[in-house]
Amino acid sequence: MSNTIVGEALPNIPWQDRPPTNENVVWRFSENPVIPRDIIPCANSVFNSAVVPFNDGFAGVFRIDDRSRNMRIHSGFSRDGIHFDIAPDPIEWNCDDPEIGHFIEAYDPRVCYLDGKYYVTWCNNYHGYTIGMGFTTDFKEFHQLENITLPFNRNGVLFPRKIGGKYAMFSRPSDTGHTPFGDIFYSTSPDLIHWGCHRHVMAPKKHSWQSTKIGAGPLPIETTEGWLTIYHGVLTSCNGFVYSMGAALLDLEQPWKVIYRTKPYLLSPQHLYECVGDVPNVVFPTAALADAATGRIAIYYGCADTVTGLAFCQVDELLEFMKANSEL
Ligand code: BMA
Repeated sequence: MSNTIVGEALPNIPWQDRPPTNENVVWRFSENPVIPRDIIPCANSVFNSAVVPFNDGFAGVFRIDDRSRNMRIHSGFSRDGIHFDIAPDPIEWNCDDPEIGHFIEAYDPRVCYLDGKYYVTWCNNYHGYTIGMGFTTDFKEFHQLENITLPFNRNGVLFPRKIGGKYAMFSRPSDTGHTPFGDIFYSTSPDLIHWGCHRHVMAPKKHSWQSTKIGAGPLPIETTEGWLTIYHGVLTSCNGFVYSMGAALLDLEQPWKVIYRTKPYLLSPQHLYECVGDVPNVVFPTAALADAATGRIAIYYGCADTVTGLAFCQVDELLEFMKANSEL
């Protein structure tokens, strides 16, 4: 039992106890990768995807790079959060405005349930990479809204409730390419369309696993102690970028104020499917399912830009680890 997560009891999320030989605060699913790269015929790779509770199971939006190497997002369903049925064709967005409705690339989706709708944010190529937004109620019909940032921006992640009466999100201003910099910012909106009141949350940290750039991952998880935010950090090695996973605890009312931040990473590319793939050495978290009754958290993460992994942690253990291993 745990009373730390503020939210619903989700007894059916995927879960495996930590193996007795493992002393880490985050541990991997023994059957990883949970989604193989060829789960549907057109797929070259399936990674950096979003899974949310839906009806008595789960639904999601999945990044599929196809065999022409177009970056696309597809909808899908799962009864157990482990076996997925992914639509063979990409999401077709209904949109009243042909100008915003036309996009050529879509990747790294997140999904957030707000006010009876599932809002999707993703990295949208609209004259450069920016954050696209749309919604669905059934994961069959999707409606596109305005892009919520100007180019160039990535890792747009909504908060699961209003804060101070406003919708809230993280984003990560970028450049045109494989950005060698990046801080996480917080912005608010009265209507999910107009965004402002931008606040700086966190910058990379020199001489660490997060020294080049950082970006928000899954939606922040509300706890009694603050917003638990799992994010990715990147270091530049002599052989290129290395993407790892860390966490921060942020103030509940002013989420740009950081209370704790993991000095060591929580998960880094160490297993073959994380080290070898289309882009080697990438662990990229994008979704988390949290059970308020037990404090169990299941984290979905992209592995080497090729397959999708699942990892687990328990909220009280994670917070204890963060308190003992924090560097702001
Ligand atoms: C980032 C994004 C992610 C990707 C990562 C590693 O810039 O493009 O989609 O997983 O690079 O290639």
